[in-house]
Amino acid sequence: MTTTIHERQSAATGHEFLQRALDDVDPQIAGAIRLETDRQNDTLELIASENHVSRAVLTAMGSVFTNKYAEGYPGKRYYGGCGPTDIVESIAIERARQLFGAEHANVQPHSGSQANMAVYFSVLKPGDTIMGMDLSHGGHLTHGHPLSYSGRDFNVVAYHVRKDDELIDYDEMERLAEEHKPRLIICGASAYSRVIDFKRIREICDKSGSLMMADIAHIAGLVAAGLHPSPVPHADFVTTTTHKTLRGPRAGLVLCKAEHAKDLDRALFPGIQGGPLVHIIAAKAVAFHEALQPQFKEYQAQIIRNARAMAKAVGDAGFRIVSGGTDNHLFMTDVFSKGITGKDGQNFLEAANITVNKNTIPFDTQKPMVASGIRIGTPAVTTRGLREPEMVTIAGLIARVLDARGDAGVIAQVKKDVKELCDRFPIY
Ligand code: DSN
Repeated sequence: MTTTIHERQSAATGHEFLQRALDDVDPQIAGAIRLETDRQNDTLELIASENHVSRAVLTAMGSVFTNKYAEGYPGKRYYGGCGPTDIVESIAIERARQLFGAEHANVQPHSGSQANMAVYFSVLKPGDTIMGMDLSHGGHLTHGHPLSYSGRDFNVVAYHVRKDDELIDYDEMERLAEEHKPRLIICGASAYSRVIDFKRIREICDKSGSLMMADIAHIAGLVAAGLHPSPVPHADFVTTTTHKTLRGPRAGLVLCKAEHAKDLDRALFPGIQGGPLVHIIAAKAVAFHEALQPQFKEYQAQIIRNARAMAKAVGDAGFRIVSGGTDNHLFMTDVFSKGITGKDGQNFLEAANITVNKNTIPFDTQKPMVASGIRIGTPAVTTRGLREPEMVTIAGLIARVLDARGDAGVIAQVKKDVKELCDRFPIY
């Protein structure tokens, strides 16, 4: 079929053209994409690990690079025809290094989990001891949880937050490190709202002779913008996803010191991955470019201001905020402080088109699938342009829904208010 000029112009602006092509071929999937588009438009997205990417990132993800095999690295491929791919990957590497001030970057990990796995495979042997933050205290599955590869192949020692102030217990970390001499200490979290002291962790690693890995998946955007101390000068390895505060495509990234570069690259490919997703690497490059612009810093600063404003307003509505507040893009709300489980809280809010996730809080008395907390994050609503006054409004909506324990009338009213707010701040 010949492409009309109109279609070529649409293709240049991205997604409408692609959606029309999909409508023709597969109305079922096209319909589901429309449903998801509508859901995102009409929802206040407060899942701390989600965001809305730019049209430019979406366009790169939907590009013809998905057709290309390119095992290897720029200039050293196992396939022909990799000229344009080499341009894309080299630019992505250079931008990642520049953005974070890193000696080496590998932009091929398909996900954060694979980024972490690549680090483990490059410096650990099965049975080695690793140390990570307990998942129920805010860590991550891939930091040594028994149900993840990271907890199966390695001997895991977990550190925690303190009971009194719910901050990372660096003294416990130091004591455990001295005692167990882990080969690798992992820091970084998925449900922790306070600044992480990477310098102190480096000192602990130096005392125990451990390597240091910082997983900054959640705070990567804040780190890139200089609004959270960077682990890059301190850590042997820094891993991240690219789709949270960084606002890129769903994927991973590893940064490391030059001395680890060769082992890391080999561990990632051919160690655990085959062909890279070149279309996703192209989208990562676009996201890094966006993150290098001055307005990205202002975006990240607004994320933090929004999180603080909403945490305060939710606290003022009578809910206990874990650690009493936030320094970053998220805060943990102890909804069980008002007798509501995290599971019920998530479900009640979802019915009103406010999306959050239930989450265990430190020293939780509930099972993970029930949980006492909900995790609330502001990266996505900040992308839509919402600011502090709207955060206070949203906190009020959250409190109304939770205090009404899922009352259908209240949910219907709040859903209307959510729709009005969303309509004022369109995503695309
Ligand atoms: N699932 C991610 C999160 O929501 O934090 C972590 O991988």
